[in-house]
Amino acid sequence: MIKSAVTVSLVAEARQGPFVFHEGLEDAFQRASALGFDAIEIFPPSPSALIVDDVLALCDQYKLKVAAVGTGAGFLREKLTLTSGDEDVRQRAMTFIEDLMTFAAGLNAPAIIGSMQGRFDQDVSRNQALAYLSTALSELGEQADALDQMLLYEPLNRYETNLFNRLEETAAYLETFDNPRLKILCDLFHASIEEEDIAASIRKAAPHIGHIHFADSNRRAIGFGHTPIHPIIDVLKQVGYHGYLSAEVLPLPDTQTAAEQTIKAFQLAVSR
Ligand code: LER
Ligand code: MN
Repeated sequence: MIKSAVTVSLVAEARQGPFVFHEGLEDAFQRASALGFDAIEIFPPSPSALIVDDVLALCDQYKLKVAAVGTGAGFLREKLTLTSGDEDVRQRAMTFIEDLMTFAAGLNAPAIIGSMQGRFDQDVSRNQALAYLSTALSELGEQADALDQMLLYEPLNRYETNLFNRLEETAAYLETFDNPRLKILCDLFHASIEEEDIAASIRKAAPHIGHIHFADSNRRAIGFGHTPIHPIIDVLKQVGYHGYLSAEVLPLPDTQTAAEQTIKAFQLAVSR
């Protein structure tokens, strides 16, 4: 069963970011529940910003699950990355992610590493950045195993990272860890920039894909851009994907319309 999810950002600095809800957790739970979503994906400002029991109470009240928890605020607010040339920054990035993984596990959800992967540059060579990243993902992957959760690694488009942009190279990289907890988050917006044929790339990387950001070519709700979604859903059904399609999209033309369009597109595509 493919499941639906929708994002809420609780980060002031991400006001312009690709998240559907921006008006607090309760507002997001209420609206997502009213529209019939299965789950919420949370983008919190820090690992200590929310109390697990409070979020579980909302899950119970609104009959929603937590699909995933993003770690990107560590980059957005504190410029933390796992591949920084500064050891102190790398260490703080690790602590930020470890603490968010623990928080997410309390909600029975995986954490996402997206922008926290960083990039290589004139100070840190590609090989050095990959060595830092590999050390980090080995350790974080062990923690994911101890927490009985996936850890989602997200290839990003070329304007956001120069480490991993495509599904195939990310799958090959994750295989080197020999840890089934490390999974790919396939964001269909990034894929629409980087892949030749999204459906074909998903088919090849399928055993590694643990989560999907359900976004159109222009980062709007599916159906508001030009990504052909039906071939993608057909492949997901054929390979037996049973994770989330989580709307990490811009709240355009407004939050409610983006949320309504998402659930409509989800239901249409998945029930075909
Ligand atoms: C995070 O899920 C993402 O897709 C990135 O583009 C955020 O910078
Ligand atoms: Mn994403």
